[in-house]
Amino acid sequence: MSLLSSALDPLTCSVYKFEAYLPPPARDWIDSKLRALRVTLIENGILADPHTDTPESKAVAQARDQVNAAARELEKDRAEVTKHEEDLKKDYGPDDVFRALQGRCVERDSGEYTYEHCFLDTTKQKSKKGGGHTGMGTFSRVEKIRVDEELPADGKGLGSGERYALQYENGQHCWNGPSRSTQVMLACAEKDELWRIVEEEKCVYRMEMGTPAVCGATQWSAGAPVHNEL
Ligand code: MAN
Repeated sequence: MSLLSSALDPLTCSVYKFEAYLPPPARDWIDSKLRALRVTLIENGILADPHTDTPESKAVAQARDQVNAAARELEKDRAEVTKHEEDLKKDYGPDDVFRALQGRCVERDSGEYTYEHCFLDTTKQKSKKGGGHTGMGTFSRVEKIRVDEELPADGKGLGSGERYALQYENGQHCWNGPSRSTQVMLACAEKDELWRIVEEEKCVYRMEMGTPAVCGATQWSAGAPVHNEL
């Protein structure tokens, strides 16, 4: 094989070797062109920059960043879908009447505590002397309960008939007793207001409250199916 044909054989020779057989001016010219081409390829992100620690081109790094960002976005969307799926399984009462109230909190002082009811979320007992809060349950279901009580003169009471009750379970464990739970009985009122809090048995609480959310309640129970009717 002649020198020239070996220099041109693409399988065995690089362009660099081929240059070696050229006169110096031509070699310098090719060299400078190759250098310029390399710089252009690096600047355009096609070749990795040999002066950095990264063994990959800008284009590869960018593509990887985009893949990672898209994967993070997908993960976020998946979590969002799961959240909505869980939400759809939740009991928001007939015709989802309590959905709009979710997370709204109402408080009332009673004895040595301030009690808090966050609709369809949690009930809490907060000591007025400071310190931590005691969880009195997290929302578990909507019930309907028949009551028969004398209505106080100010109208802030349950009266008699079927009333919606929100049941909160698995609160902070009670020493020598059950996990705290709360039944929140609802009656029609102009605004959300906690009327009364009673500890019926040790760590079993009952709240009575007024809310406009149940003011049409008799209409719903007339024809619509009622969840967890007792
Ligand atoms: C705390 C409060 C009370 C409860 C007792 C039970 O003092 O949560 O409501 O009866 O603990 O030990």
